Amino acid sequence: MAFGFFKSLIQKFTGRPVDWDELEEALIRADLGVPMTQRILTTLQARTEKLTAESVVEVAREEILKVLPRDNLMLRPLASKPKVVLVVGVNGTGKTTSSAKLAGFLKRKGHSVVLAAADTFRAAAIEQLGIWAERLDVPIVQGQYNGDPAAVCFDAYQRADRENIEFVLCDTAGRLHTKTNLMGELSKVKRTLAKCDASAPHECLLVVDATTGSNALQQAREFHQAVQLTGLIVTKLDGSGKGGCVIAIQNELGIPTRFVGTGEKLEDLAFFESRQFVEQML
Ligand SMILES: Nc1nc2c(ncn2[C@@H]2O[C@H](COP(=O)(O)OP(=O)(O)OP(=O)(O)O)[C@@H](O)[C@H]2O)c(=O)[nH]1
Ligand SMILES: [Mg+2]
Repeated sequence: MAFGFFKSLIQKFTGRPVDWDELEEALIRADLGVPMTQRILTTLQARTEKLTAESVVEVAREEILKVLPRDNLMLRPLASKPKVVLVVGVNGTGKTTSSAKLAGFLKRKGHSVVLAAADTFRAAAIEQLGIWAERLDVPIVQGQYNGDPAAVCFDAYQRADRENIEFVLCDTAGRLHTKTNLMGELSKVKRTLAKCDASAPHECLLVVDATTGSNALQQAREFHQAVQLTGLIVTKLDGSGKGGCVIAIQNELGIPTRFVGTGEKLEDLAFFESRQFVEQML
């Protein structure tokens, strides 16, 4: 949903009756998904008083807020073992940048972190994360190109366990959600981590590009099937980005958004706050 989406709704319906078809189209175009759109329309249609542009927006915000997450326990470390965060997604969505931002975020909060360079596929991916690690002054575990990404994650876990490091952040290679073999590789990474700790990875975060639109829902569905996602990072909200897909993903798949990326710099990462997100849409 482009920020300003609600404003455009107000403009659209001020001084004239609400046109249901137009409203439905606007909600669908904002990538809210069909079920969320229907839910908002049904709630509005049940109202007996005359609808104004403002009341339409108020109901839409309320209904959206009902499905969005209230709390965010993701960054709490575990008592006596490393917490593993697997970062996944299609090519170029911002996985590596977000992993680095997340490492910086955790470090600023006083936590210890190790980065796992589990993208052994794309040229220069290992170096890219290496540069971030150096800049952040956090340890990194790197493998060989064309090596096994699961082995890199395994090694990173062992190192965290040995050195009492609280978080292991695994940056994986970009992959199309439609490529079965690559999705299978991700499932293997997950199974390997479970050998270190049966409950690992504790978080599987899908990085989605806010400019993707409704295809993000399909990406989430496929990655969820492969690794059971626990959350989303939505990036590039500083661009022409639409963030409406996160509402559809929450509503239809039950996956909460944890962080938002709003730029290329380390500090351009924030906790996802449902109320703020919905308010900024106005
Ligand atoms: N404007 C903006 N750019 C971003 C954001 N997050 C990442 N980028 C940029 O997006 C591009 C791709 O970022 P990467 O972190 O390399 O993406 P990736 O998902 O790791 O890419 P692959 O590993 O090739 O799949 C880089 O130019 C980043 O600087 C964001 O929140 N806002
Ligand atoms: Mg990357």
